[in-house]
Amino acid sequence: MAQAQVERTFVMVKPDGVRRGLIGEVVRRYEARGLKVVAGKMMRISRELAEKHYEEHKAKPFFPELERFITSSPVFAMALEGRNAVAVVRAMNGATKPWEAATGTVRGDLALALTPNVVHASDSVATAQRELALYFTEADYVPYQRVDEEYL
Ligand code: FUP
Repeated sequence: MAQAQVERTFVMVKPDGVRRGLIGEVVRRYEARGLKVVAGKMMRISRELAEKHYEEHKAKPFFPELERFITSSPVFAMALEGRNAVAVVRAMNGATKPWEAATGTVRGDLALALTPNVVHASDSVATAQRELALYFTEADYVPYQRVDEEYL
C-alpha cells in the first residue's frame, strides 16, 4: 500500500491540561508515536482569538462557557507533523466527550468532563491549515530531522 501523505496539524493542551501539569504527558504520547513537534508555544488565548478559533460554535448555547474556559489560563499550542497526522492525533485524543473516549486515548485516560477535555486537535487538513494560521507564522516552524525518521 502507498505511504500516507505527511500532514501538519494544530494541537493544543487546553487550560485544564496545563494547570493539571499534563503538557509533558500529552506531548510524550505524540512524540512516542512518531509525530514531530515542528512549532510550539505557551500562550494565553484572547477572547478575539477564541471567537476565531471556535467560529463554528459562536452561536451555540455552550459558547460562553467554552470561551470563558479557553481564555481562563494558558494553553500549550503546537504544530505536529507526520504521516496522516490529522487523523492519527484525533484518534489518539479520543472522543470529544471524555466519558465516551476509549481507554488508551488522551481523554479516555486523563479526562472526565466535556469542556475541560485536556486537548484540542484539528479535525481535517483544511481545518488544520486554518487553525495553524491563527496561532503560528512561517517563522515559528523550525525544520529539523528526527533520528528515527527512516522508520516513520
Ligand atoms: P472537537 O472537534 O473535539 O474539538 O469538538 P467540537 O468541535 O464538537 O467542540 C469543541 C469543544 O467545545 C470541545 F472540545 C468541548 C466543547 N463543548 C462544550 O464545552 N460543550 C458542548 O456542549 C459541546 C462541546
